[in-house]
Amino acid sequence: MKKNISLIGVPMDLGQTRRGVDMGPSAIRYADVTKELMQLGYTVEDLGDIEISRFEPSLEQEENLKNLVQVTDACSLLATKVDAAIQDNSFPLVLGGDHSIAIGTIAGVAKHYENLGVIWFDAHGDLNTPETTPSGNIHGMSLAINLGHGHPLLTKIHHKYPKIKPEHVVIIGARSLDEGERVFIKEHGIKVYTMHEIDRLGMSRVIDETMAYLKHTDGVHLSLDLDGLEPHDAPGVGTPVPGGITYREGHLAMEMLAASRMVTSAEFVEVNPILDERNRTAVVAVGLIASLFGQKIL
Ligand code: Z70
Ligand code: MN
Ligand code: MN
Ligand code: MN
Repeated sequence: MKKNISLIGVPMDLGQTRRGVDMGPSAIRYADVTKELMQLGYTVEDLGDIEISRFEPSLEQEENLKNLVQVTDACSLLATKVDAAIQDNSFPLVLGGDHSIAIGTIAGVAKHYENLGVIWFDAHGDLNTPETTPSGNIHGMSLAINLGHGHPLLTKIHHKYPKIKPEHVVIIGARSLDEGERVFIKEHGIKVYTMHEIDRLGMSRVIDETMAYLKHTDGVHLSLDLDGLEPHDAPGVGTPVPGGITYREGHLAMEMLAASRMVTSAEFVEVNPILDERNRTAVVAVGLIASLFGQKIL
């Protein structure tokens, strides 16, 4: 892995309707992410936070694309910062914020890779479109947008369309999919390890298979939604879904990805300190980040 890390905070909560996830970057910094990474031998440059516009749009809100303008603006700024970090030969580590920020992160990353692989660690598919969304929340659409499906303001951010190909995506941890998302997965042949496969195969084999599946990519982005974890282990998330990936399985996955050296950018999203218990979820996030960057028990 690259020795320089660029930390970018995205205090975004407009991709969904529960407030508080905008404080995620602060909570993760407070849990000492920079210190942990420096102890592992990295140089860390904290680039601060992306500015999120708080203006009330004068336009009528689109019910199936809530806060479209603000999410577009923030993701465009984020894409530019991520792009510049990679240009500087630095590893972009993005801290959310809700999962709509993956639109900006991946836009910035995808410019540098012809065949970017994406590991989408999540209880959800985030594969809704304005036609299928049950909520209008853009964080439930961000993976579909990266695949080129959704509002053109979002799919065309940072001038590449589409950003990624369906055969280069692996979803891990899914256990809450909407009907439209099931159809999307079948139509596009997306590789999904639901909790069923994780239970049957074990996380070790799931990650081995994921690495083999993404062998022909030229970079891999890890997009980790903390709600992919079991809510007992990571309670501070907006949409807890029971029956998730345990703390131990999560760490094993990160350790195996570290050993593979295939991850070239990452983001950790959906930490909501207001719903958390004494910053536990941010601490778990920092632990997973440390494992991803090579921390070992022995
Ligand atoms: C639902 C929707 C979602 C995250 C919830 C939920 C999506 N499928 N994503 N929490 N991170 O509203 O589209
Ligand atoms: Mn998500
Ligand atoms: Mn989720
Ligand atoms: Mn398609």
